Amino acid sequence: MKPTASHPSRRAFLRRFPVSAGLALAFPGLAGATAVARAQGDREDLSLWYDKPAGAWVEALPVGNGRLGAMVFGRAAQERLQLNEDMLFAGGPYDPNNPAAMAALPKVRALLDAGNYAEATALASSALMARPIKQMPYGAAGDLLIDVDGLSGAAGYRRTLDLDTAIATTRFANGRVRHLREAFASAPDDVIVLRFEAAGGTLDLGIGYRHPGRVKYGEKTPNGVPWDHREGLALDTRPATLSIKPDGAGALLIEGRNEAAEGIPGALRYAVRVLAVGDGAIAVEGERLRVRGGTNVTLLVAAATSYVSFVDVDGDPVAAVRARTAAARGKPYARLKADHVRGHQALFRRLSIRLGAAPVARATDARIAAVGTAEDPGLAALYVQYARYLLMSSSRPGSQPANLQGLWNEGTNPPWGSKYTININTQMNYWPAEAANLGECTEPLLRMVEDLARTGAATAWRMYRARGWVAHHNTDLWRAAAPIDGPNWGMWPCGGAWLCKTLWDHYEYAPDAAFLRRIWPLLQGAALFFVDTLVDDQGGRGLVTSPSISPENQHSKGFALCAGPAMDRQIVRDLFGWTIAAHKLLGEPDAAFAATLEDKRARLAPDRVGAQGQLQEWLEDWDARAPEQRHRHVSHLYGVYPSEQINVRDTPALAAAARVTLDTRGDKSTGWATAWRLALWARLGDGERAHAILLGLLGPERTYPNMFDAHPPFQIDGNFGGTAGILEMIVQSWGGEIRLLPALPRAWPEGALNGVRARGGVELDVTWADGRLRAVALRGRPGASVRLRSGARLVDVVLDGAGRARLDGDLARRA
Ligand code: FUC
Repeated sequence: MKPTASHPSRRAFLRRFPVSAGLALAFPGLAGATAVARAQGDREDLSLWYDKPAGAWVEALPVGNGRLGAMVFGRAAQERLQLNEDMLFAGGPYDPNNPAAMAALPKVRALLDAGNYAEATALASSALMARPIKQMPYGAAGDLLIDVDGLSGAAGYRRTLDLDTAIATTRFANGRVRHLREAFASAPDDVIVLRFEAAGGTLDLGIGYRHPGRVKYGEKTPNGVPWDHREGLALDTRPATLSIKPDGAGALLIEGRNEAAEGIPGALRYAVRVLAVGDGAIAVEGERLRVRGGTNVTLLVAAATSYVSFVDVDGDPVAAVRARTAAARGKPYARLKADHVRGHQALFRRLSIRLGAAPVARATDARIAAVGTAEDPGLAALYVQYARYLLMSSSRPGSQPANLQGLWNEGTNPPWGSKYTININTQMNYWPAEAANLGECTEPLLRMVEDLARTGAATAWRMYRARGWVAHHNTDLWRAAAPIDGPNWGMWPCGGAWLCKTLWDHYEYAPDAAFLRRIWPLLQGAALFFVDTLVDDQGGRGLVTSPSISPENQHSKGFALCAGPAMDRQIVRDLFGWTIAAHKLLGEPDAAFAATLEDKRARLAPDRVGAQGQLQEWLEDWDARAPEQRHRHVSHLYGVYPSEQINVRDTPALAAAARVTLDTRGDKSTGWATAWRLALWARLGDGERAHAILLGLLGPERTYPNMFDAHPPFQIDGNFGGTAGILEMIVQSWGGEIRLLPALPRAWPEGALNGVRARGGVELDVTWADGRLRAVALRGRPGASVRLRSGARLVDVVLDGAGRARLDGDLARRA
């Protein structure tokens, strides 16, 4: 028979409906097709896959286009698509600055100088903290629940997230009807697309919307275990502000308002539009869409809020969702899908990584469960590609930056508000961006820093009477910059300065004069704040910040508040250094300012080694008597990683002291803190230690079945920090050199990393076997000189006229 649309060829059929072992048993005529399907469809090494639907939220699979996201559950009889829109935070524009702060600040400083930590903390608590004391939490955009009528079974069930196409697929058979679903979040069309297909029968669907409920974080579940995403969600009653209405043929329009929080009223409107397109009878019945007798149905889902900026909430979300769904309707499904895949692959395919030979043919959750008992180096490679996928999906030019959960959040009241914790977590989200060849994904962070330079200027002036701008340890959609939560967490003035590192890194990895001009005022303002607020240490050890904390650790006096924690001195040293470098590159626009920075930078209190041989976390040698010896934060190791101030080449004594500190802190911690330890040991050149820590991160205690990082609960920074650490084991870029295989563990004797980036705008392909470098290929600016290090050997390479160079063999062994 000649193939037609309704009777596709066997090959085309298999491409659309690849057959897993279970289905082959149910359909003996198709046995033997599995290998074909594998070769054509499921790229095991770039897929997460499962043989059962998602139960808990951390089993569902994320899709996202930077701004708009969904968790796909792959449930046969009732599909659940849980929606997120990255501007749907609680509250509205607000001013958190505390008018009492300015008068109290010098008193807090004096109390610290007098060693009166208790009174300093009490005064900071009553007079310095933001009003309200907490910031606005991120929310969720509700669920689409799609009932599939008449299902009696789901044989040969398989669901997959293909990282190469960014499509979540669900396949199963019910009797003779073979079901296929595909879900993706299209960046070019700005809609989520959920496609249902049935072969050998038809589909009857009922589609409804469920408003988001409160996440029960922090409460005990009925079995007494703290809630950690495994227990599902309690539903609140439907808010009176929510409306669900027909909106033209085949469409539902949902309109709602964001929540109030901490006394700040909800100022945002949001809208979700669901448009069904297909070959069956499509109708709106009350608050639901009905599809009868279709063989294919495509749901086009758009969501938007009225957020325009942190001071403007007058956008029109209804117009936006109508326009996007209408435009997407104008494209056939195949076009929508092809445009999505092309857009995704343009970024995703820039880097490939192979660790070990054969991929492990086991479901992803089983691979995670087997970490530590079965060799599976490919899982670390998958972790890297998954993090790249997650970064592309949660942070794209024009979107909000990736928050504590990236983009994905089940309901209101998420852990830590799922906002931006900028004393490590938001920065860690961007650690892999440059090396992983996704530099443009940092653009949302640049815009956030531009906002913070405005709100943070008010905080700097009203709280400190300082010029420039400051942000403390958290921010939210409204760019609040004042200290929150309490002095032990919030009284830390370096959050904004640390964010500037992501911007400076972006410049160093992709040097560009226009970008440098854009970040110059941000660097200048961040530095100016410290010019105005650094004070002389009472003990004459140099310039310090005060009041501050070493995030979020208490020192031996039982308080966190102090003067001059090591991390602040390191961050300010970096910030002044970047600003001075930018100043030179821009033709020295302000010589007096640069001279001031040079002077103050030289006078910053230096890092110190304490009595235990450790790197001191504070100016005083308090470390050995701090109450939490294994505290998750290792703030004073900022200087080792992500910074390079302390390193094995130039400051070996301080690097040795950092090792002592890391030994005391221990290898196992929360997800992000485990990832940081991994990156630190990699930077210190210890591949075995880094690998042992990595196994802890990849195992089921720190990785959920969907490969989301477990703090616990879910926090996405561990995915990103862990990925930065893995890349750091293979290629490092600091101190004017590119280090090849600086921390390669015995467990990865062979592999390849292609498309990794280094400082100076260089891209590399690195191949190794038997634990030794085989070849390195370089791409960059024609004529550029690149210094490579392999083992003890240094090689200077000049890129040719096409900007290329290639070296074969193990540089370390060359005569
Ligand atoms: C900091 C960390 C916590 C958590 C929170 C979001 O406060 O100390 O572990 O990651 O941010």
